[in-house]
Amino acid sequence: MNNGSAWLPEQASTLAPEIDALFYFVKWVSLVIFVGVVAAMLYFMFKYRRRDAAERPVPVKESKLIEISWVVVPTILVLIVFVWGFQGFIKLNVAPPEAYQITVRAKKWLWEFEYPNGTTTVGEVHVPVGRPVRLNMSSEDVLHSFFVPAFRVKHDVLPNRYTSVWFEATRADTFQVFCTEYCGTQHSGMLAKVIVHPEAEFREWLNSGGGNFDEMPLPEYGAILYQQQSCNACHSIDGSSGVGPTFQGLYGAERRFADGSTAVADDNYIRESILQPQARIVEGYPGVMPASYGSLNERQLSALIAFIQQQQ
Ligand code: HEC
Ligand SMILES: [Cu+2]
Repeated sequence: MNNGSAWLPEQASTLAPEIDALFYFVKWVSLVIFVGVVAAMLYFMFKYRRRDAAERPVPVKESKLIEISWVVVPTILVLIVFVWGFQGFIKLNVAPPEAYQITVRAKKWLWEFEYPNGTTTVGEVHVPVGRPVRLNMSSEDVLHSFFVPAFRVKHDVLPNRYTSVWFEATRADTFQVFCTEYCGTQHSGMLAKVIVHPEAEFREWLNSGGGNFDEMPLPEYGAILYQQQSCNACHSIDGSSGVGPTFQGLYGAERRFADGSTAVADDNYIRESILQPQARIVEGYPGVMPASYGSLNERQLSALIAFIQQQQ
């Protein structure tokens, strides 16, 4: 992004030039009017200053031409902005019918994307270049907002309702996604990337099931699952206590349970904690960990354990 500049960020979608043109039109017209008004003000201050105590101003007669022009000119300017803006608004809101569709689910504090063939990704959305893409979005909890500055698209993402944005990326590159609706403590970390591929590369990526987790080293895959399965909503890796205990220093440590018993956190203990969270409740914490992780497969469990083991 074009940080700290008065200009708009890079343009990377077909809609961006149109939106920017209108923005710059408003900006320049405002600037010209502002400079004109201030200059006239200064000039009149000087011209009509009081020169001596006995001076009395002469009444001024209005000029029809000036009066009419300051009604007509702003009206025309406002109408230009309205018509231009309305056309852009319609374009932004109506995706071309042939658009490629991706489902987006937002939740505290991550973005999940699902493609028509069932592939899902978290924290990154892959799209083809030069083809309209429509994102059908909903939230699993609170209000979020999907914003890609380089594409000039932004839309609220709501629970219990679908909203959408569409764009056509103009070059293969990586762009930043932000959540722009304050949604809780980790709001500022609710980021994602749009990865734009050439058409053939996109197809290949999609057919491979979205990156090959089978060949990924376990701790790395575990780090993805930690986000994807929302463990991060309750377990930190920086030592801070959340809804659940932190993963930092967990592996190999002695745990105390609500019933007074203890155990060492080894692979089997962690496995049990994930599959049957209610079996032993860590002292000082509520037994609120969902029991829904029973469907994780063996490789996923090993990956999570390897990931937790790394958090020393
Ligand atoms: C809704 C919050 C929540 C989510 C989501 C959650 N947990 Fe937990 N987890 C807890 C709580 C609370 C405890 C402590 C109480 C207990 O032992 O059940 C806990 C305990 C644990 C423990 C034992 C920790 C210790 O200090 O002994 C492990 C390991 C664990 N969770 C792993 C996971 C993994 C892996 C995931 C994601 C696949 C996950 N949890 C998702 C809330 C959560
Ligand atoms: Cu958010």
